[in-house]
Amino acid sequence: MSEVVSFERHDNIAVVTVNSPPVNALSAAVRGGIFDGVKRAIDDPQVAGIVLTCAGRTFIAGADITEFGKPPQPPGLAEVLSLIESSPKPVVAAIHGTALGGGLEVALACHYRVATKDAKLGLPEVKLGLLPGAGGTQRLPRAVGPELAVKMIVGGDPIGASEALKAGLIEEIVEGPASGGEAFARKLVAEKRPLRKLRDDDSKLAAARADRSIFTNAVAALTKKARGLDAPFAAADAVGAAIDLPFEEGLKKEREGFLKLMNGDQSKAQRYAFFAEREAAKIAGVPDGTKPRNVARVAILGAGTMGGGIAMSFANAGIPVTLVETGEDQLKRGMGIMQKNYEATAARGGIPADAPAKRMALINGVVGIENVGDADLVIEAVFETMAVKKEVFGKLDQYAKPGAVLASNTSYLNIDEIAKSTKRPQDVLGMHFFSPANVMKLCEIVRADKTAPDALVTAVSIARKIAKVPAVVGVCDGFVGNRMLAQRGKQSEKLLFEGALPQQVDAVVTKFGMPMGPFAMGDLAGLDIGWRSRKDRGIKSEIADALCEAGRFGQKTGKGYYKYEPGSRAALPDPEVEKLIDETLARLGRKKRVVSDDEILERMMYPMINEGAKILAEGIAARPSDIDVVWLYGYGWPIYRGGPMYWADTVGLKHIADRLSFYAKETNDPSLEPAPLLKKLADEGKTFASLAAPSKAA
Ligand code: 3H9
Repeated sequence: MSEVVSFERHDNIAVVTVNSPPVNALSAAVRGGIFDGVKRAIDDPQVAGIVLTCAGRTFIAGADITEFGKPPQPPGLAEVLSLIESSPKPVVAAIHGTALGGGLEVALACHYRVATKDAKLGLPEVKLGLLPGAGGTQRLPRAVGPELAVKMIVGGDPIGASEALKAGLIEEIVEGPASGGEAFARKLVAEKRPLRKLRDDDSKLAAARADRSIFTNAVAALTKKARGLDAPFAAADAVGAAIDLPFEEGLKKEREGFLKLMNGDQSKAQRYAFFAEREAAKIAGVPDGTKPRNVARVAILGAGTMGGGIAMSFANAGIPVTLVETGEDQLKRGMGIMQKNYEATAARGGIPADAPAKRMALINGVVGIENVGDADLVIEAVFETMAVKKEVFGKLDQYAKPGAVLASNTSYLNIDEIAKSTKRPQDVLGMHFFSPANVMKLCEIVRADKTAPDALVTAVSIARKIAKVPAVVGVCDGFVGNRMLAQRGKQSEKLLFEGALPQQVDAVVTKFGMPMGPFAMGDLAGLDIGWRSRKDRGIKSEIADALCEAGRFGQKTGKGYYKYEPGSRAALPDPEVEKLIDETLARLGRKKRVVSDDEILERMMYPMINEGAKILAEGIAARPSDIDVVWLYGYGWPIYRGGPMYWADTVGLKHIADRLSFYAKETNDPSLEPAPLLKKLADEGKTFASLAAPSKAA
């Protein structure tokens, strides 16, 4: 019937099947195919009931995001849904995999829904900076009530089939989608069940209409963390319209909200980020068809903060771990911390009550590196010095099984150098996790000179399996993220010497949307670490050193660039710090000046972008979007600004290059001169995006 939608009639049941890999997204062809299929079923006098289902790995995963921002192609989704809903014959959506966004909206326009037991149903549009634009905000509250609808629409997380059944979103859990859907449709027809149109059923809205706080409390709980984002608030408004307005008027409100978001800068950036994340998993320069090695068990060396967090990430994904320590005491401490972490998450309702025991059972704590023999991947998370790492990798050569991938979790050391301490450098690479490793999504996969393509593919694929976002980077000091961050750190310190205060700098950075400014971050990490390393290297940093000499090591001592009340992590500006800065400047004969917020922002961000340009020119990152992925998932870069390189393109590279030249002169800092690549792009009026294959996002 159509290339992507087929029609079959089994006795009096029509089965319309979407088959548009990879995820059956609602492209114009799919919309047209569904329209034609349903229309044919309605027109066929032999047909009494209709099943809408999908082939492949999933039910419809949403609108086709690549079509957004392009001229709309008929038929519109609203037209398709209206045909389905107004069908005089019952239409059953038979769901497997993920029914997301427009996909769930199609299902909501059907009269009934059934799903397989592992199916997931959700409206994740907010994560793309959007709100559901095809009736989801009006029909879902009518299906499950406004409280759960707010959770799913404003929060964007899907629910499983059993919760969907309990909430009334589906009628039955079935074995196979097509066969189950068909059997259900036969039952409907035999029992002459009435058509159930959600648009006409306001029963689940009554409670919130009588007491609106049911809705407002649910919204407040979910928008608490939505700082800077437009979509969650607009999505909440649209659900509010379902409570306050008749269906058709609610739909109109929803449509207005959807179009405004779709045409706005935030959603554009978020859609870019969606594709950037997927692009990052495609490794440049690896032969096509390179298969990952099988990873059935992982060994992690070191049960400290990083090792423990990494072990938890694998256990969370059901992958067994051998966690290796050098002594019983360290091991016991590490295992205890993981156990506590899991229990705290379970107590908050983040994981099921039986999950801590199940996950801990996957982590086998042992003493002695000789126990790594059955692991297919070994990740070392030991002390961060080259000598220790080399010793460990030398031993791995002896104990790891042939073909095991050997990864270092170093955050800046040279992997080529580490690889030299083994006879199998082809198996060695970096897997740089970010702290806390069980929470942060980024994993920089460091490709060394001799890393074999299949070892690299193994690291990328296992990182995805444990729900991390991998980005492949090359060997250099600090890799992509920390190398760029160092530029920001340098400028933030210099700003204090010119008259800015830590709280002023941090406020500019958090207002931009980063979760924390450089000084609050320093306090969190501990200022003594940098102090010790500076002393080792004979380097001075007058203000930071003076703070440490005064015993101000950051949060752990209750004082750093800020002061902290006992038991609190809230950074409070401290007049003593201002005094200490003033005294240091006076001692050095430096004059203070008023530093504007605009200057702070430029000096925080532009040097990082400059470093990003160098990273690209050196091939340390293959694509600008890989750098963006690093910042989005490792450092909390605000997703609605797409990432530093994407953001730089929106600011304009000419402007950035000009400002860097200006600051290079003004602050007598030649390192701020625009990098050759930045300068070239700026001179040619080009963007970083022009360096990559055109992104799928419009
Ligand atoms: C929406 O529906 C708006 C409506 O309310 C209103 C309309 C009027 N479009 O993630 P994967 C591609 S907004 C186009 O690696 P997984 C993806 O780029 C949408 N392409 O697989 C990748 O391509 P490639 C609401 C899409 O198994 C390939 O499919 N829906 C789309 O790890 C495989 O993807 C969403 O937000 C799409 N919608 O995860 C759901 N989705 O191979 C977005 C995927 O060339 N999608 N692709 O790199 C997802 O969350 C995940 O893809 C999914 C599968 C969970 C489905």
